[in-house]
Amino acid sequence: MAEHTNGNGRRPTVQYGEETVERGAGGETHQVADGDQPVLTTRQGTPIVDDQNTLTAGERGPALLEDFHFREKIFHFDHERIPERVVHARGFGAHGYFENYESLADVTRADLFQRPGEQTPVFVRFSTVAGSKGSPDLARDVRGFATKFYTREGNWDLVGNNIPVFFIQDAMKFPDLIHAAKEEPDRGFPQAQTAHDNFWDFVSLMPESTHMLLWAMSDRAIPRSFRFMEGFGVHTFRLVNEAGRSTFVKFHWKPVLGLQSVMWNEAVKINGADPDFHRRDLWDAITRGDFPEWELGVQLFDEEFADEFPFDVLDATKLIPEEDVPVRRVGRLVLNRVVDNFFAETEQVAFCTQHVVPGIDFTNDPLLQGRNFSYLDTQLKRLGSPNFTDLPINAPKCPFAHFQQDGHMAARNPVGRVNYEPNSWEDGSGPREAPGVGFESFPEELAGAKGRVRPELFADHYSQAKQFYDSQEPIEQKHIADAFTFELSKVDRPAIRERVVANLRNVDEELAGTIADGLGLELPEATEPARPRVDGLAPSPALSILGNGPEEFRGRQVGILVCDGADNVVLDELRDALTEVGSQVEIVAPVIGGVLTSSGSVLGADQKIGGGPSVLYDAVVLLLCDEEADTFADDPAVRDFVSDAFQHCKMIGYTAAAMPVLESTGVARAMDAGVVELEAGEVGRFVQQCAQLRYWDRELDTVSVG
Ligand code: HDE
Repeated sequence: MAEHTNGNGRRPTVQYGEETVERGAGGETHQVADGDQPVLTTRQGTPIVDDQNTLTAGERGPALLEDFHFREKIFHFDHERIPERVVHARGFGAHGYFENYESLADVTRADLFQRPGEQTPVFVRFSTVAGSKGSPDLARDVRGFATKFYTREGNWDLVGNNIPVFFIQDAMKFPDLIHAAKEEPDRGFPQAQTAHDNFWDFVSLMPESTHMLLWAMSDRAIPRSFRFMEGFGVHTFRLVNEAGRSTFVKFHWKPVLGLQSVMWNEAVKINGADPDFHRRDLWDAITRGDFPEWELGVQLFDEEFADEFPFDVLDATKLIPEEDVPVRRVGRLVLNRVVDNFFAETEQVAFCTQHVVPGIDFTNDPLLQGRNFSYLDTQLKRLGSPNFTDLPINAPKCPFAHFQQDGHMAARNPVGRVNYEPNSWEDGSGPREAPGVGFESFPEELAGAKGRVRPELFADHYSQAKQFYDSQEPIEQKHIADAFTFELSKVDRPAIRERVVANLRNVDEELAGTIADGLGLELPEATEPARPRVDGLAPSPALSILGNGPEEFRGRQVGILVCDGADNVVLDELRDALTEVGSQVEIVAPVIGGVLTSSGSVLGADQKIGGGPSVLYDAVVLLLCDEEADTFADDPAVRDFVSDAFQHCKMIGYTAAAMPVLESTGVARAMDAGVVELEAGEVGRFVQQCAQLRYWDRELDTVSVG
């Protein structure tokens, strides 16, 4: 047998007599068992005769050490897990592309932004921050929004979040922040939540976190799904054009379906009903061809703007309001392919902030500078080898060539004699530098004494927190106050609660007062701010979720509760009308086998009542009939379905026969424009109403049912 290799990265082939076989592809078979099934082998390719029984000495005797198949199988299984990410452990990824609307050659030489209409392949991973891999999706948390662009001039990783600011200003404090946010070390809980002493102790002592805390306590931290949230690069980056001119940039992702979040009570229940709610939503949307889409926006500004801006553009606890620097939409991101293998892609993908391409550069934001060290470092620990960049999900899709070699799990092994540069070999002398083409750092002039200091403007901790709060609609402000009150009520030590409220007095007296009342706390003295607040900042409407509602129902899901005899005509009309506006329908029935409709046909169910609570839907319909209405009205799962939908301000459609259910839940007493009767030929009004997404008056008027 002769083995032939080649140096072009192509797979070696093996010659077995006359036959040439590709080697090591994993999956190709050399023998066939019954039918067309491949033969099960060991990792060495040895065919296995029995995969059910360990080799023993005698029928009831001890297992034998020589059972290499058993030992290899268990050994590999024992090592299946790799360390989960130290933060952002729970995530979900998908493939897609980025497409330019226009050329950005005026501001950047980055190859991916040169040609209108050009597509660049991408992989995106969404995540929560604090919880471990198995934590629920609807934790109150920041969401990661990390994008790997496989450009023609190398991979660019834009590793962002769904909130445009961060808790801290200097990377030195990151381990402290994460220690405080994650489960407490002595007891190992609470999991995936910040509602505990350590977190609030830390942030109350770090007033720079105040702006981010307002975001984290807002509904931004409980998005309806990844498809309905924004993304932000957070830091100020640089774009550099062909002439070497630098322009500052902040990156934004704008969801085409608009912004939407859930309510806290809903989030808690979703976590119980479907802890995978967000990942399932993304998977379902992509697999049904309803590809999620975002627009890439850039805020571009120069040194002069940066100098005049009242805050430091290198401070990651500050944003630049869109009203001051408009977001220019330059392209779109489409996610159109789910992963083939979760581990290989979502788990092994390694984002690094220092993965930039010519034309995109860093600024001196101290948080970004720290990240540039951390990401590369963490990948080595997590993936176990400096060759993590060769894993298919991480490898560039453009040509690459270097003299780095060997190391654990080296799979791309160069052939030939030359492995250094410069060299004087004529043939196969390897890659060379590319002056004028390769990545060049922007030659920023630097001066100043070495020291551990923060720039002066970083000391402003409250101005933009106030601006964020003032930019929210009343219902959003209420949710912020509720969230602070909820979280602080889980904090044992009163001094911590007091310190948080004392800080918040610098943001908004009314907010601080409402939270103090909610805690049964006497209003403490306000903390002395390190720098006086800049007052009179105009509210920024772009910061509100509700102020930017999509006013459409596309991409949303309706749960239709049915019983035997459910009206076919109304159902068909409803389905058609909802499909027309681009939303989905799920049937919730007493048994998963479904029901017999009024026309006598079988209607299969997607969920059994109780397994499909209304928190899983954006709106609900009660398509009931007289015979079963009373039984439904007595069923606790049905009552929860209806009263939760009402409390969560969702649109409810019902047929007249559902009245007993509306009465037993108290909804009948509180009917409003969000509760719509459905009659044949009349479903349009309900579908139109759904586009409002929620009927918030119910919460503002504190109408309660149940
Ligand atoms: Fe991260 N962060 N981070 N981070 N981060 C990680 O890298 C770190 C920060 C963000 O889906 C880690 O591969 C430091 C800001 C996302 O794989 C680690 C600091 C923002 C993801 C790390 C920050 C982020 C991470 C853990 C303070 C928004 C998940 C595992 C200076 C702009 C990426 C890993 C994925 C992951 C370090 C702060 C976003 C340890 C030191 C600010 C989306 O390297």
